[in-house]
Amino acid sequence: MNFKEQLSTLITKQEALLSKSNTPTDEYNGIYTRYENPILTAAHTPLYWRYDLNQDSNPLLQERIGMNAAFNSGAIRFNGKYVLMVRVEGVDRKSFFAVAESENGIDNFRFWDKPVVLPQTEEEDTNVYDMRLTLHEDGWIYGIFCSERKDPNAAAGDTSSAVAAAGIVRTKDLVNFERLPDLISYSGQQRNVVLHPEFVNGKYALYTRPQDGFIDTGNGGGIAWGLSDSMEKAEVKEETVIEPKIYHTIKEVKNGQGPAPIKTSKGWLHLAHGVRNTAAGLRYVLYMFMTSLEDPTKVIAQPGGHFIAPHGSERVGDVSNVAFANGWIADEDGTVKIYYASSDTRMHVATSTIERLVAYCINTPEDGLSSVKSVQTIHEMVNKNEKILEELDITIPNIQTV
Ligand code: M1P
Repeated sequence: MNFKEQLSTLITKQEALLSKSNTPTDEYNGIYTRYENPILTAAHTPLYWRYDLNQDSNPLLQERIGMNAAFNSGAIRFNGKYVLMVRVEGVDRKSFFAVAESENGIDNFRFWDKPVVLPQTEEEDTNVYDMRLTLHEDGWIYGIFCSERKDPNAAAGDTSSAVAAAGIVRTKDLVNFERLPDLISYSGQQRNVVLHPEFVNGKYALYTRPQDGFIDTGNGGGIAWGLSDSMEKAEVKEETVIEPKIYHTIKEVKNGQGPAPIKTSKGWLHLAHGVRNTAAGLRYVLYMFMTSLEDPTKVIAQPGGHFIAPHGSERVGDVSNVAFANGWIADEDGTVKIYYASSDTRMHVATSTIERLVAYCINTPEDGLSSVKSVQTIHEMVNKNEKILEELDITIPNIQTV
């Protein structure tokens, strides 16, 4: 194939991928619907980011800048489109942000022409990732992300220790970004920091995740809450853990707020990730909880266990066994599109509604924190169901009288 033919083949193949429609899977849980295809992968990134298309300088049409993954995306409804702030990772292991949009939020996501140019503070970020977008009632769209830099106190020869801080930008158009100083907090490192969409007592409210180390949260951990007078010089003097990590749960090792919470008539809906350790390494799952409208630091509903765990092929990737979400979009009709990534590699969508998510949070039994309590909860369910099945005159073949 000559240069032009090869290029046409690449374009045709990618076009087929980008225009592929997505369909719901046939799994049912009454809570959310999963979809067959990932919505974004490294292969969705524009060919003109990756290939030098000048035949003189690239006669063999080689890929010059490889892309490795497209995952952990912030999300917002913008100009009538479903817009994701995608964490794209190059083969050089540097993550950056790039915007992708879709008309229906389910398929046909396409990247905007160029990745985001992120203004820097005095101290350049080595790596940036996991931006949460919040349309705040002050009128700005804020993006809070992890800014990672080499640990200045690392011992000689230690080339992997890093420090995580919360970088902050704001924008009106998702093209031009104003970089604000990194969040100042007094609890060590920060990752998974998210801005609450409303003022609380006239202040900006932030979900934080105090952590002693870069990976190990140590004495910190837990989703915390802090207030800041401004975002131009954001500072939380006090952080209170409102959603702690707990022994022998899906958030035993650490947890972190996902996207900004969604306001409902029954309370704030939260999506978060919880992490536990296993012989096969860390396992990241998504879970939900609700906080009070009157006092957003008060957890009012805590369904036990995970909400979404990596499934089937989602379990395999660069960092296997990970489900992570930092974006969701609630439509005016109550539909909710949940954007989650699998195994630090690709993006997926699941759909639900405010009604279903609230019902899930309020009615799912809490984690009883022991096997005996779990069995008790199942027995209570079976006992109630026996009477109901009798009334309905329905037999479920494998149910037996207990
Ligand atoms: O690799 C899994 C995730 O690890 C980190 O999450 P946390 O701070 O909770 O440990 C982040 O680097 C995240 O991007 C990544 O998906």
